[in-house]
Amino acid sequence: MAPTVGRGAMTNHWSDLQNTDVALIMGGNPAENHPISFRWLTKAKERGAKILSVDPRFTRTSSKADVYAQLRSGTDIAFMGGMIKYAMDNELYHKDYVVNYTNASFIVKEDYKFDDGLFSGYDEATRKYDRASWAFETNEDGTPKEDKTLQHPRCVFQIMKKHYERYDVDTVTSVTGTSKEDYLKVCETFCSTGQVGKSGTIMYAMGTTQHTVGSENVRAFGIIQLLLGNIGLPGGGINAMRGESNVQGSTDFALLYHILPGYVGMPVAKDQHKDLAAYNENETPPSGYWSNKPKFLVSMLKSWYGDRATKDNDFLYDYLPKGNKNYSHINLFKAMYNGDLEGAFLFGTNPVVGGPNAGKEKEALGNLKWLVAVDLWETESSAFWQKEAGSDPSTIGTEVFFLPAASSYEKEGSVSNSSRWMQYRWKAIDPKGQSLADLEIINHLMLEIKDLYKNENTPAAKPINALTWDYGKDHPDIDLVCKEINGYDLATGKLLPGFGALKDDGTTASGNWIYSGFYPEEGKNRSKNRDNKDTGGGNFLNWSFAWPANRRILYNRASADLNGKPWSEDKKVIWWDTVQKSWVGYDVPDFVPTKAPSDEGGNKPFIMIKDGVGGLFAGMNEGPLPEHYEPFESPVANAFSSVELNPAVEIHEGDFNLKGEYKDFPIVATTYRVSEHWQSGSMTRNQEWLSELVGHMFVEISEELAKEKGIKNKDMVIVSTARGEIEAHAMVTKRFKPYTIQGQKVHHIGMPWHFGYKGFATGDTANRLTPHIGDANTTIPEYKAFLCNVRRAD
Ligand SMILES: Nc1nc2c(c(=O)[nH]1)N[C@H]1C(S)=C(S)[C@@H](COP(=O)(O)OP(=O)(O)OC[C@H]3O[C@@H](n4cnc5c(=O)[nH]c(N)nc54)[C@H](O)[C@@H]3O)O[C@H]1N2
Ligand SMILES: Nc1nc2c(c(=O)[nH]1)N[C@H]1C(S)=C(S)[C@@H](COP(=O)(O)OP(=O)(O)OC[C@H]3O[C@@H](n4cnc5c(=O)[nH]c(N)nc54)[C@H](O)[C@@H]3O)O[C@H]1N2
Ligand SMILES: [Mo]
Repeated sequence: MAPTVGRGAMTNHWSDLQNTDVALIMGGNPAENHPISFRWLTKAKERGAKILSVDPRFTRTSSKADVYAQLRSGTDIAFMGGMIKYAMDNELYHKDYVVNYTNASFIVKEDYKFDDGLFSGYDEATRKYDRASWAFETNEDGTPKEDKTLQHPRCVFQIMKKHYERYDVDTVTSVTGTSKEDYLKVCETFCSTGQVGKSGTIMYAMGTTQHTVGSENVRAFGIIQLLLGNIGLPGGGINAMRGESNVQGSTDFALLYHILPGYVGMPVAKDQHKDLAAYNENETPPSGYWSNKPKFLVSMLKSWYGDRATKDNDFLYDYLPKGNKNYSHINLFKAMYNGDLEGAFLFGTNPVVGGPNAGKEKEALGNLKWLVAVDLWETESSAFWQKEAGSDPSTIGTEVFFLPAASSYEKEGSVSNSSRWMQYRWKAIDPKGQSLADLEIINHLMLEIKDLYKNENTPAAKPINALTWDYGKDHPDIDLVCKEINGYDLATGKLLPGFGALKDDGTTASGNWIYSGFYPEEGKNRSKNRDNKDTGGGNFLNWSFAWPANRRILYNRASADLNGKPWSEDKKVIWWDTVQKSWVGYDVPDFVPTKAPSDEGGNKPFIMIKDGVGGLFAGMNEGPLPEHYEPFESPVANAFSSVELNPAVEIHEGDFNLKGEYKDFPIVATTYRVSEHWQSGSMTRNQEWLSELVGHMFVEISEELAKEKGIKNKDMVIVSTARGEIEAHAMVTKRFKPYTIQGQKVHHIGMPWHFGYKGFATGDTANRLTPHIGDANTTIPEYKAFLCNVRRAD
C-alpha cells in the first residue's frame, strides 16, 4: 500500500465539518450531491469559517462559497502544485508539524531524478516505473536518514521545493485558466490554516478522481494538508465524499478487484505471493500497524473456510485467486468486447448509461452468452438487446435473466457512509412481488453452486466445496453474517472485542478486520447505536460504529504536539494525560493508548505507515510527487513538460477507445450530477415527480459559445466526440465561461450523465461520448475531461 494519508474515506467525518475554519471544496459539489454536509458547513460559517469552491462550473456549492475559482477540467495538479509552492515560498506551513510528523526531513537516494516530466526509473516500453531510486537513504538499523533542519539538498522538503519551482502563479493560471486574483485568494485563504489554532478541510469527490491523474490529484491534497498541519485535527483532514449510499461499505468489503476485505492486498505476484509464508514475508512491513497483516489475513481465511483451514494447509491461502491482471470495469468490458468473457452478473449496475464509452459497452454485452441482471427495474443494460435500445435482437445471442431485487426500504442491513460509520437500517415494508433482498439472492445462489460442485474435485470446485456457508437454508440469518464479520475467538466461541485480539495461528476468525469490534460479546451490534448526544468536540461516539475501533478522526495523535499537548486549545481531540498515563479526550485515540510521548515511537502519529509519519514523498504508479499531465484529450500542449499524458496510464487502443484531436473537437467537456437525479437514472427517472423536475437531457453552454454557434436556450444541439454523438437541449448559462489557456481561447461545456431511454424522463446518454481510459493507479475512467464539438441539430 502506498504510504499516503487519506484513503477512499473521510479522515474526519460529516459532523466534524462544523469545526473547520476553511473548507476547500474542489472536485465536488456537495450542496447538490451531498447536501447534508451543508448542515455542518453552515454551522462552521456561523463561526466565521470560509468556503472555497474550485470547479469549472459555477455550482450551488459555489453560490455558497466566499471565493469561487474557475479551473479547466483536468488541471487540479497544476492548481495544487502552485498552492504547495505558495505555502513553501511564503513559509505558511506548520513548521513543527512538518519537521516531526511528515517525511520532509528524509534524505532521498542520490539516483532520484526528475527531468522533463519523467521521474527516474521509467520504462517506456511497459509504461511502468521501477521505484528503487525513489527510496530513502537509510541508517544501519534501516530507518531513513534525516535532516531535521530541512536544508539538505536531497531531503524531501528541498526536493519538493525544487519540483514545484516551475508551478509559479503565471504558469499555473495559464494552464488552469483561473483568474490570478481568484487563484491568489484561494491560496491565501486556505494557507491561512497553517497557523496553530486553525484548521482547514478539503472536501472532494468525482471531480478529483475521474481523471487519468485522479490518484495524484488526491496526493496533492495530502501534501498541502500535511504542510499546513491539518491532518488529525478537528475541522481538518482530507474528506472523500463517497457516492452510492454504501460505496464505502462495499470497498471496505473488497468490491474492488485488487483487495481483500479490510484493504488487505490481493495475492498477485507469482513468486512473492506463491504461498502464505511468501505473501507474509513480502507484504508485511516491519513496523506500523500493518505489521499485523498476517493476523488479518489468517483470520479472514478462518472465517471463510472454518475448520478446513489449518496451519498445515496454509489456511487454504492457495484458494485465493491469483494473477496480475487488472479486473477493473474498463478492462472487464474490454475483455467482454473481445469475446473473452462468457457471462456476467450486473448486480445493481447499469453500465449502458453509466459506463465510459457506453455505446461500446452496450455492444460488448452482446458478446456474452448469458447475462444476469439483479435490479429493481429493467434498465437500459438488462434490456440492451431490445429494438427500443437501438439494437437488432435477431443478431444478439445473449440470454438475459432478470432477478428482481428488493429496495433498501424492503430489507435490513447496514450501509457505511463517508465518515466510515456503519449504520444499521431496519426494514420498513415487505418486498413487492417476487423481489428478494440481495442477501437472499446471494444465499440461494451460493447454496445452488455448492450443490452443483459438491461431487467435483477440480481446481475450480475445491474452494467452493471448502467454503463454510451456514447462514440458513431458506432465509439467511443476517445476525450470523454480522457476527462473522466481527469475528470469534475460536477456542471459546465468544465474539471478539476488536481487531487487537486477532491472531495468525488459526485460533481467531474475522471476516473483515477493520470492522472487528462492532459486535462484541458484551453489548449489542454497535451499528444499531442511535444516541445522538455530542460526546465532545462534535463527535457522536455512541451513534453507529465507525471503523476502525469506533474512531472518528483518523491520525488524531497528530492533533497534539511532541509532548502530547494539543497544538491549541481550540483544536484539541486527544491528549496525553500525565496522571492517568494514557491518551484521553473526545475520540478513540489513533495510537497505542498507553504509549507515552516520551516512549519509543511515542511521537510518530501515523501508525498505519511504516515510518510513522505522513508521506509528502510517496510512491505511486506515476511517481513520488504529483506532476501535471494533460488529460487523454486536451486542447493544449502540456506547459510543464513534453510529456502530455500521464506516462503510467495504460493506453487502450483500437476502436474501443478512439481519440479525438483538437482540430476536430476543440471544446472541453465534463459530466456531472444534478440533485434531482440519481446516477444512471433508474432510481429517479422511474419516479414521476423527479422526472418532472428535470425532464430532459441537457447540455450547459456558455453565452459566448452559444453566440458563436448561433445556439439559443432550449435549442436542440448535437454534441460529438471521437466516440459518438448525442442530442440534447441547450441550456445557455453564465455558469460556464470561456477560458484563456496559454493565450488561446478555449470553450468548456458540461452535461449530466443521468439519461437513457427508459423511465419517464428520457434522453441521450452522455457516456456515449466519454473515453475508455482510466487513472494509472485505480483505473477509474476519465469521465471528467474530454474533447467534443457542438452544433445545432437542424
Ligand atoms: N443528487 C445526487 N447526488 C449524488 C449522486 C447522484 O447521482 N445524484 N451520486 C452520488 C455518487 S455515486 C457520487 S460518486 C457522488 C459524486 O459527487 P460529486 O463529485 O460532487 O459529483 P459530480 O457532480 O459528478 O462532480 C462534482 C463537480 O466536479 C466538477 N468538475 C469536473 N471536472 C473537474 C475538474 O477537473 N476539477 C475540479 N476541481 N472539478 C471538476 C463538476 O463541474 C462538478 O460540479 O455524488 C453522490 N451524490
Ligand atoms: N459520465 C459519467 N459517468 C459516470 C460518472 C460520472 O461522474 N460521469 N460517475 C460514475 C460513478 S461515481 C458511479 S458510482 C457509477 C454508477 O454506475 P452504476 O452503479 O451502474 O449506476 P446506478 O444508477 O447507481 O446503478 C445502480 C442500479 O442498481 C439498482 N438498485 C438500487 N438499489 C438496489 C438494491 O438494493 N439491489 C440491487 N440489486 N439493485 C439496486 C438501481 O435500480 C440501478 O439500476 O457511474 C459512473 N459513471
Ligand atoms: Mo460514485
